[in-house]
Amino acid sequence: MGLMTGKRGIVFGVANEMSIAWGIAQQLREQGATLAFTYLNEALEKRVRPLAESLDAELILPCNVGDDGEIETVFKTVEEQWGQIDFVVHAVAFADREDLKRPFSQTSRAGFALAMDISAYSLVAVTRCAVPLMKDGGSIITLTYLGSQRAVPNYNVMGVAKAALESSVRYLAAELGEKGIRVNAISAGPIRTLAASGIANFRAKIKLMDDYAPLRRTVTQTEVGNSAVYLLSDLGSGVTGEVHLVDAGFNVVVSA
Ligand code: NAD
Ligand code: 0WE
Repeated sequence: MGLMTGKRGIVFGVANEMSIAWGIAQQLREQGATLAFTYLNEALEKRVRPLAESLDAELILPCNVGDDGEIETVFKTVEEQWGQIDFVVHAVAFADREDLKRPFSQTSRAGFALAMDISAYSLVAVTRCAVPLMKDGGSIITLTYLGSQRAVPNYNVMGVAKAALESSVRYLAAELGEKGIRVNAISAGPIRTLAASGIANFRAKIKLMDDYAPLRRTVTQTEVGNSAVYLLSDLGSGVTGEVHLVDAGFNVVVSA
């Protein structure tokens, strides 16, 4: 018996084998979870489908989380197939690449709205659709980053969106606790993924971890996955509205 045996859920945010969502999905499957996956577009379907199939996924569906209709279709299909769900993994973020380079004050109204829509509001939209399917309660997690709490160079509008995301976690947790639905975030340290590629000075972020994090290294997708298992399984039954750090201790030290 695994920690997730008998539990079914949806994973949003796998793009490739480097994705944090993929690390989470593998650990969930190892603990016996039954999984559904969504992918952003056809280009990514080619990468996601074989990965999902290797974990015996029962559903593999398209979903742009910027579109309420696509989110509704995912949950309608899942309801027809499964009737109910136990968990959701939200591991999606997006900002205009230029907004992660330019001075923050240069962020356009449209760039600010885009980052907030895809990276923060989408958790609210996904949760709204998940609630009616969580008939025996449930657990929802999202992914955040230290740039929500501190002004990390270049993280810019994403930091603002992650602050909104973390606040949304608290408001959703407060509302949904009485239904037995828990909502938490994992704040991961920097990990080399597609979303981290092409980020100016990402190597410098990694070096900061190697030099100053208490564990003197970065964290892995598997380590994030193990915390996800805790929060999504009954091990986390008393935990909601939390931001859980998986950052090799970086948050506790002062550097630079
Ligand atoms: P990733 O690129 O593998 O995952 C990001 C995912 O977001 C991709 O699967 C992409 O397809 C999806 N996405 C983007 N726009 C979308 C849209 N409109 N609709 C649906 N999906 C969309 O990178 P990752 O690093 O695994 O990112 C996953 C989460 O982890 C993000 O929320 C990110 O902010 C967070 N995070 C990443 C790090 C890091 O250093 N990599 C650290 C902390 C938190
Ligand atoms: O949340 C993230 C990255 C999110 C992200 C990445 C991209 C790159 C490609 C959002 N949108 C886009 N848009 C693109 O076009 N992280 C936590 C990883 C990350 O990004 C940084 C970091 C870290 C860490 C950007 C600047 C500084 C540090």
